[in-house]
Amino acid sequence: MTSEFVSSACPHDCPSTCALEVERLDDYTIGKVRGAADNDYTLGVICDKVARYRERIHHPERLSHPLKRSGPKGSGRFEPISWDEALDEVAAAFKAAADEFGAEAVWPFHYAGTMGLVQRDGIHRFRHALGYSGLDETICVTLARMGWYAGVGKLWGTDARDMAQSDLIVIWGTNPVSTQVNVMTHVTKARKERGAKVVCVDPYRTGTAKAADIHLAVRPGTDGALACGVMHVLFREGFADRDYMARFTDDPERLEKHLETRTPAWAADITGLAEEDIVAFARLYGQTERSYIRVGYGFSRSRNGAANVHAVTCLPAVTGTWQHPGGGALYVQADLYNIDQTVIKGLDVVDPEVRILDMSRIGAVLTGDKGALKGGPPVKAMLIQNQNPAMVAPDSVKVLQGLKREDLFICVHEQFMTETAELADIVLPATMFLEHDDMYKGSGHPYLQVTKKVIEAPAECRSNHEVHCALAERLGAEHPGFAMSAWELMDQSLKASGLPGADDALKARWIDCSKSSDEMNFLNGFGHADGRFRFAPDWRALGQAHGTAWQAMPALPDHLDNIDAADKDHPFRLVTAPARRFLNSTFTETETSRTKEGRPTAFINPADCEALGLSDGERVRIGNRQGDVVVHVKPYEGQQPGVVVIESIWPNKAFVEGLGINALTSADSAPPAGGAVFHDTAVWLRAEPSGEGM
Ligand SMILES: Nc1nc2c(c(=O)[nH]1)N[C@H]1C(S)=C(S)[C@@H](COP(=O)(O)OP(=O)(O)OC[C@H]3O[C@@H](n4cnc5c(=O)[nH]c(N)nc54)[C@H](O)[C@@H]3O)O[C@H]1N2
Ligand SMILES: Nc1nc2c(c(=O)[nH]1)N[C@H]1C(S)=C(S)[C@@H](COP(=O)(O)OP(=O)(O)OC[C@H]3O[C@@H](n4cnc5c(=O)[nH]c(N)nc54)[C@H](O)[C@@H]3O)O[C@H]1N2
Ligand code: SF4
Ligand SMILES: [Mo]
Repeated sequence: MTSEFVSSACPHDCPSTCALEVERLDDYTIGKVRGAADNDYTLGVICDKVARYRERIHHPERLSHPLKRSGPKGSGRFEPISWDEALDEVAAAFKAAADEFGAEAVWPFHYAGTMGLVQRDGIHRFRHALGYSGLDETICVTLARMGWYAGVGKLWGTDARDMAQSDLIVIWGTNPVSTQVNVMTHVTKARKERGAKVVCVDPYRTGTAKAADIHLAVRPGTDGALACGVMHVLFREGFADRDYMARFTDDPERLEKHLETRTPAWAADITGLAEEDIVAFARLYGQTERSYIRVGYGFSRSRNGAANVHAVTCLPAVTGTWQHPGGGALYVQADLYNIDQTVIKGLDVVDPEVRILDMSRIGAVLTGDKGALKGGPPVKAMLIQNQNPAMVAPDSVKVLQGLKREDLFICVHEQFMTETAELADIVLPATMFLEHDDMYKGSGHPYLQVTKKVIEAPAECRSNHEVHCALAERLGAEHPGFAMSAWELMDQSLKASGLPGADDALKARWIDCSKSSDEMNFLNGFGHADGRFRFAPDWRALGQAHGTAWQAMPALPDHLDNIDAADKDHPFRLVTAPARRFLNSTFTETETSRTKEGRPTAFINPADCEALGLSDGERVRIGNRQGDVVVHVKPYEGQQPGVVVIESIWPNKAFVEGLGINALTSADSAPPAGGAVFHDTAVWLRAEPSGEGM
């Protein structure tokens, strides 16, 4: 067989969802992976971790056979068993838990290891059909979504391809050089073709900040104040577009009045930026009609994250940049896709009475916190797919304590022996995206992509869908979806959504789901019933299903002062930004990613290093009320004193004392509707004597 390039799409949890071309060397082996040059979003560019996918898919440590624990929990001792034996054991454990404690004692736990709509979401059908506990998927998008919905009302925005027509691009709270490389491709185009200026708002000097013309190094959790200070100048200096606001927004007069006290000096005090830098940025933004804000996730991962995202979305509504080519803003294009997932997710058999547990509070749930359990039974059995909570979930001391419970049965379906899999009773080997069929929605772009498997799965690996069907059969779960293949599920869903079927979609390689540019830029009205952008959001409507936390939200854009502020005992603010060569916990298993990342490292302002007597390469202990971890020091320019950054997510084992970064992050649930607060942590720092020989 001669090698050939086959179309595919990147399945990882990354807004870029790159269109890929994968070299198939034979039925079992891939060669090179490259970006599709003729996809006008991907434009042939992908990140280096996926370009090296051969290293991950043909990794010698890939799980290949079902395993059963043969030593004490967490001992790492397993023995191979057959698929039938493994599935029987899982089914028996689920049945026993449900018989004794009720079906809600079983908690399928999952997220977005693959973003494929079949292999990611079929687990919903599995749990709905059996009445198992649900999962409130708060670990990533909740806060940013709430903030965007609050003002804009629909999850879409100016097409990223329009950036080529922008004169100013503001990259706000995202680090695309690491986390979504294609944004930089389009930024570079705008720079080359129009001399566009680039501003980056980020607490530390990321790769993106280095590439920008202006870097605004805010204190973490203060973007709402920056946005208000900027808007104050926009109104004061005549940059506010009053005609636009009268047509497209709810209450500009009330906003203007409210902003009178949110001066640049007020914002400078909160953000730690210089007042003149805030004014200069406001003028640049106000003077530039074609200005595009790329809204990221980073600044939403705080207790006040939803308020901050809403405040930033107010900027283009004040100046009306939505009206100009290359103007407006984008967070995600999620609402462009209207895919009917009824059969995939089993939405026709949902019992609304079944409890839904907050995934970000898995530590509290598994250690028996009554509130976290919603007054229901303890969790006694879990199927974990597409997630690695032992590393990624906040408050990991508690998470690990819970996962290690002797009376908790855990089945982990994985590609590698992750730190979560190590704590399992049964480990099942999973396929990778090139070994199964699926479909993917873009987040940073409007393309839907259907992919077919490129090579055969190695050894005994099976897909998520196969596992759902096999367990459903043993547990007596009934739903038509369990009798369908992944391809049939896709075909049915696409056709039910008025889209071409799976075969046609595959042939087309990608389907553009964008709307007219007027609609994308809300020139026919915003996403609320009255078509108006909301400076004064209806937070109650967004949050009331989750209790009363929404009451904390500010009536108008503001600095919501509810963060884990630095204090005498915890004088530093910690940001756990993503590492470039890892994708969450994925790729921590590949040698080249680990080598390039080095080791868990604290980036600390040189003035703080001096004050604490810390030098490059020495150890520092970082802690708070939840725990403490030891990492190595790197003096780093370009962040404010009092800010510490540890790029993540490393395995716990990679840390000096075997406890990872999420020992420090909090599982507090942020208003108005929950969400994890990974970048909102006050900590203390202490020089740590080096170990022998280090
Ligand atoms: N400190 C800190 N913690 C964080 C964050 C942070 O910024 N800082 N970010 C948070 C965010 S935004 C997220 S989304 C979470 C993500 O955390 P995770 O969801 O755990 O992250 P991933 O590494 O994307 O995927 C998890 C696992 O899915 C597996 N997997 C991939 N494809 C398949 C498949 O087809 N089948 C099966 N069965 N398994 C598969 C992978 O091998 C991987 O181990 O982490 C959060 N944790
Ligand atoms: N290489 C790589 N790529 C990834 C991931 C990864 O782990 N590694 N994770 C993937 C996932 S699951 C997701 S959700 C996306 C997320 O991608 P992004 O939208 O980029 O969001 P974050 O990764 O949380 O953080 C981005 C930046 O926000 C900054 N930040 C933190 N706090 C604040 C703040 O208060 N204000 C401001 N202005 N900035 C702040 C951080 O310093 C960081 O540089 O990336 C995906 N892509
Ligand atoms: S940039 Fe994101 S979508 Fe593109 S190949 Fe890398 S991980 Fe995948
Ligand atoms: Mo995420």
